[in-house]
Amino acid sequence: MQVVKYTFQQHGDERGQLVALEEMRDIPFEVKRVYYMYDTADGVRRGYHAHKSLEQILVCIHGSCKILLDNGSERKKVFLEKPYEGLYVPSNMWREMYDFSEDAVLMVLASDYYDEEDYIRDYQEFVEYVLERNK
Ligand code: T46
Repeated sequence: MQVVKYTFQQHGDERGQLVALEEMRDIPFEVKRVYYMYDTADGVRRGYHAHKSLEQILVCIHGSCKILLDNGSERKKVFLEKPYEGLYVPSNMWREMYDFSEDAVLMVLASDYYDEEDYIRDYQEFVEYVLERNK
């Protein structure tokens, strides 16, 4: 299983850093939605789902956190701590987010609007869904 991480261009000068993200250029899809999570309580683990069609890029723009990716047959752990790095999470990928630092802000760029119908929230159902798709 290949983990795709993007390193975005930093426009730094003596004033500091700036990162710009443009859809279909820096981000490999049209961005329909941006959301972010912060003030995550100590020890919390979020996610526990996959998406049938949604694609996303996760950027930990402050602090750090870890992401577990699972494609139904393989698992990978990814550490996010750089505000200029984006983790690509394709559709049909189970994800869990954990080990948030107290100051973590995890921003997500999504290819579509929020739709509960696109979620698979049961792990066994996810494994069966992926098996069926790969037949
Ligand atoms: C994902 C991971 C990385 C909305 O109303 N609109 C939204 O766009 C989102 C993302 C959530 N919500 C509501 C639904 C729930 O009542 O916000 C609440 C928390 O959402 P959820 O429990 O789904 O959050 P996470 O952290 O488990 O998952 C989120 C995304 O939902 C998911 O697509 O890939 O972050």
